[in-house]
Amino acid sequence: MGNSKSGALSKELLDDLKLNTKYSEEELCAWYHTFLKECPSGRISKEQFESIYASFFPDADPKAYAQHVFRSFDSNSDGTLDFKEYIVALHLTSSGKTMQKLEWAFALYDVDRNGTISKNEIQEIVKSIFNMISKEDQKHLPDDENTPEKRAEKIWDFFGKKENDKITEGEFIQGVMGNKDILRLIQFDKPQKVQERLKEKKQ
Ligand SMILES: [Ca+2]
Ligand SMILES: [Ca+2]
Repeated sequence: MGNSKSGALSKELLDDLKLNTKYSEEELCAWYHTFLKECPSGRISKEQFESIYASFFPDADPKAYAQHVFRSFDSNSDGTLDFKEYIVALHLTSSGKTMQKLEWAFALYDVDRNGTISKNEIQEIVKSIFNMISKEDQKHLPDDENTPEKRAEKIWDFFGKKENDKITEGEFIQGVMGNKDILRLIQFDKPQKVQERLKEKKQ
């Protein structure tokens, strides 16, 4: 790999990303090239991120969820995603280990970044997940999880917490890891229709 192609990407960042993801230097340079084409400024704004989500979920309202996901990937909290944050996100969502995915899920739910999850935060994320599901698909959800309130309650009950208690990262990861039902409830589970639509878009 010559220096010409990787010239734009600093060696320091390249080494860092190679160490923390499974991507090769070649892949990283190719991605950087595409990234700069799409985002000449080298940064993805929250608005750009929201519009990507909006294009994938035309029948729903993914804005709130997109904002939460954006926050969870914006690790230096500067309101934009730079190449490093983008690659870490890509790696995490496509090939990350379960543990890393759960750490990310915790960050997603810890809206105010204070290191614990409150019942309010569960309700907020669950509500944003609900907005991603079309009204039609919502009709097919089980009775005890067909509203954001019921679903949040079910998750909260699982952790055995009182109204004003908090869930720590350790409790969260341990709980979700040991229970497939809760794992399903805390994440956005793409309804069949959405999956089909995504496949169509890729073709
Ligand atoms: Ca950032
Ligand atoms: Ca919190």
